[in-house]
Amino acid sequence: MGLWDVDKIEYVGRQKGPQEGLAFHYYDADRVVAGKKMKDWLRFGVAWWHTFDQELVDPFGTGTAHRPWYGKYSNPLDEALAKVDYAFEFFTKLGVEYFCFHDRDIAPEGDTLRETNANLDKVVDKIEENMKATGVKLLWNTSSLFTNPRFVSGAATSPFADIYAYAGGQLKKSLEIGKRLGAENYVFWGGREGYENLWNTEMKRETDHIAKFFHMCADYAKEIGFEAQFLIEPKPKEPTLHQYDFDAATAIEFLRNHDLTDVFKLNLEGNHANLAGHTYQHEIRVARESGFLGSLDANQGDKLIGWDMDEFPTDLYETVAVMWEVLQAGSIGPHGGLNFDAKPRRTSFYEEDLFRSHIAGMDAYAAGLLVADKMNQDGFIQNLQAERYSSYDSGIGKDIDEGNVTLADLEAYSLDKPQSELIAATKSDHLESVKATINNYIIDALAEVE
Ligand code: XLS
Ligand code: NI
Ligand code: NI
Repeated sequence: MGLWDVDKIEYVGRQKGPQEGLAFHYYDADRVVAGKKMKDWLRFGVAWWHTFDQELVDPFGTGTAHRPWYGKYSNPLDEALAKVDYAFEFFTKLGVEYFCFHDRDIAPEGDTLRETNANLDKVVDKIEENMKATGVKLLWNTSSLFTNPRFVSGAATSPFADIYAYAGGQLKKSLEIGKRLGAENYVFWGGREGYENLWNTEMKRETDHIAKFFHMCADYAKEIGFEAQFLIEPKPKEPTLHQYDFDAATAIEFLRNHDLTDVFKLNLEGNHANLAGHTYQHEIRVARESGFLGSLDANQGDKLIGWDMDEFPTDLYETVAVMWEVLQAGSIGPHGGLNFDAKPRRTSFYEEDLFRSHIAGMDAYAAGLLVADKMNQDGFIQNLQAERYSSYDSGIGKDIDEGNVTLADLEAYSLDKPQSELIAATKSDHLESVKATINNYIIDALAEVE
């Protein structure tokens, strides 16, 4: 059976009633949907930090997880090396072709950067061998510039120059690892790049510092021929009170202001969208329409709790919306995927729950793709929107769209129009029927799955 007490997960098709077994019911990797295999639309990734390092702690409780390597290794580097085998067997059994990691997830730190890098090299050697043997690829890697106490006040926005310098050294190594392992993207999540309090903060200075940092990273990637797509992952807060990459719109504005638009796109996360007061669909729409959609961290928040829950995505309505946006974009960014930045609940502590939770997330996204494809084939949303904006197809609307009018023209057009005519120019959105139709698509598209 191998290291995990679980067989390879197979697609068995839709089943009514309780989903007890370990099998896919909607995710059929090679099934062609909208001209591409499901696996190529979805490009699922496993997040090393949650799946192999997370002990299922919460702010009030220690870990509950049962993991097959617990208690077997006294030396942290030995455990880190052993976990590589567990990880690759996990990817293979689940049939996931990508993974993601932070430098700190895969190897323990030493006292100096030199020692830390030597530890990393040993684990990266083993990861590289396993990648070759299994064909599993690196969707992205990143550097933890937030866990260690030295980053207490940020890394590339730290008020302490030695810390900024160390972060640069750490990043250099991470880019080299990305290059070596053929990472398709490289992520920057600035969990502590922000402020706790404005009175002691020079905000412009800090954001200029981090922009310089990003330019240095881009220059070094170019120098070593590392061609991964750089991604910024926005999040409004937590752990920092205010994070500079607040949401998609703020991050895009930052990139435009600092001449970084050629280098970066965005990695968008469901729970982060909610923390910023947005839906996941909103964040993806903003990025897609301005050409910044890079990749997705697939998870969901909880309506009743105000922090980053990193739940596995099971909300079908949300996965439909996400996949509808992805279908419009043609892909999840140039090289993106759906990385499960998610952990099982603290109460789901068996090893088997790691498989169950990924299966639930993969099925929810596969089902979302099937529904979104059906809506797309029928042109339901396209027709709805075309009809809603049809007054811009001719007459004054066309002139507005083409930029051929002045305020004086608009005044002349409107001056003698009675209110009754204006009211008649508006139409009901009958949004309730629209939502009912979407419900119908969900029911119909999934009922067709064999
Ligand atoms: C935290 C972030 C983090 C990034 C990678 O909330 O989601 O996990 O994805 O550093
Ligand atoms: Ni997150
Ligand atoms: Ni994330």
